[in-house]
Amino acid sequence: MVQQTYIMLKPDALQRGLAGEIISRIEKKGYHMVRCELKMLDEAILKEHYAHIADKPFFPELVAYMTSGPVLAMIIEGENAIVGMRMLMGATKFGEALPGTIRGDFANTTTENLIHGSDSEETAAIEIKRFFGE
Ligand code: YYY
Ligand code: MG
Repeated sequence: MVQQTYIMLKPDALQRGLAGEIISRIEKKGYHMVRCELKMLDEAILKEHYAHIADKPFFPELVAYMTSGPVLAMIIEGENAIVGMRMLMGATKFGEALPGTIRGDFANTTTENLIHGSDSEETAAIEIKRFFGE
């Protein structure tokens, strides 16, 4: 099934000059970009986007990181793109993201993990609306 998912290159991906490498991996998987916008995020949108973890002790550190520079917000489309992108990204926790994945190859902590991807059809629809509107 062709799906759209919300992908976001986080500030460290842009600061480290890894955007091209990451987008290249997405393209090689057979997916393509439908929308793309460089944005600065604020605490309000992060409290919505990360509502499921907003009460965790690491949340202030996450907000500081996510507002440290622009993010590249994208809608990525392709066959089974929601799960497919989660596979390309690798696991959330540092130490569980395997080599060969974006996080496994390039991230050195759990927080500064380069990329966001929607985790279900439901959240993909909500996140696309949140960052790109109707
Ligand atoms: O969807 P995904 O990004 O893989 O993980 P989430 O559980 O939704 O957490 C969002 C975000 O929070 C994660 O990408 C890094 C950060 N985080 C953290 O800094 N420390 C944790 N113990 C868990 C998550
Ligand atoms: Mg998540």
